[in-house]
Formats: sequence, C-alpha cells, structure tokens
Amino acid sequence: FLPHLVASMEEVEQTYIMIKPDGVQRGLVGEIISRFEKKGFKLTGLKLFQCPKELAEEHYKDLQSKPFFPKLIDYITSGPVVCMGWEGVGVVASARKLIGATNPLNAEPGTIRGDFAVQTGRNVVHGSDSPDNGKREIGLWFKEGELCAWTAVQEPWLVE
Ligand code: IDP
Ligand code: MG
Repeated sequence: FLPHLVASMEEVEQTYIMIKPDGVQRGLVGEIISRFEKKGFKLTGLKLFQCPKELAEEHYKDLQSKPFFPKLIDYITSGPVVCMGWEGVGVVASARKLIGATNPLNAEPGTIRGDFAVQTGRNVVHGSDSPDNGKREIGLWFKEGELCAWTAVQEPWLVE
C-alpha cells in the first residue's frame, strides 16, 4: 500500500479502449496496447471478443439516427475486437489525445489514427469520451470477474 498515492485517488479515471476489427486484422494490436502501456496507464481488463450486433448497437446508441449507423454496426461486428479497460489520472482525455481525431486525415502524426488510418469508417480504435462513459462502456463490455484491480510496481515512478 502506497499512502502517498491516496491524495490522487479521486482523480483516477477508467476508460474503455477498443481496437476495432480493422486494427486486429492489420496486426496493430501490440503497437496500440504498447502506446497506452508506455504512456504510463494501467491495464485493468483485456480480451479478444467477437461483438454481437445488440452490444454494438447499445455501445453506439447515441449515433442511432446517423446515416452511417448501419455501416458502423457492420464494421464493429465484422471480426474480433480487442476490449480494454485502462486506468489512470486523466486517462479519459489523454487516451483521446493518443488516439487522435475521429477522421484520421485530420489526426496529428504521432497519434494512433494519425499514424495508422486514412478513413473515419476505418479508424482502428475507440476511446470513451468522458469519465461517465468510461464507466458505462467498461460495464457494457466486461463481465464481473473480468477486470483486475492491481498495483503496478512502476506507480511510484509515475506519480510523485
Ligand atoms: P470517436 O470514435 O472519435 O469518438 P464518434 O463521433 O463518437 O467518434 O463516432 C463513433 C465512430 O463512428 C467513429 O469512431 C467512426 O468509426 C464512426 N463514424 C463517425 N462518423 C462517421 C462518418 O461520418 N462516417 C462513417 N463512420 C463514422
Ligand atoms: Mg465517440
């Protein structure tokens, strides 16, 4: 137990990151996981998963009325995805920065979408857009017992 970490506990957030079927098919799984690991976030859940249509629809329910919605559901269910929970101070917004803009052509070089994608409809990775959605999406994609709470040995070297 590390008492000096208690002060920052309330700032610790959870985000749901998902490597979409194109990222899996293109062999980018290791590269993408590596970026979040190297940044200093903590992995709390990880699985390869073939997403059922109903779950894809629930996950993206806010986009239901968009013309691209049916194609989006086809895309997300077209092959296995990698589901991940990541934890850390400020992880939600920071992960969105690491991922880059929704349209990969607008995503900065150095971001995942900026480095590895060219089209919004094949943008390789998902990241929650708020701490509330982080919790909601982790709850949606993971069952109880699939997540791990653990202490990383590097924590004192990441947080003063
Ligand atoms: P985000 O993934 O950057 O948060 P959202 O606007 O939440 O972007 O859209 C969710 C996902 O829906 C996008 O990542 C992308 O896969 C898909 N999407 C969004 N806009 C379009 C579009 O105009 N055409 C095709 N797919 C889209
Ligand atoms: Mg979004």
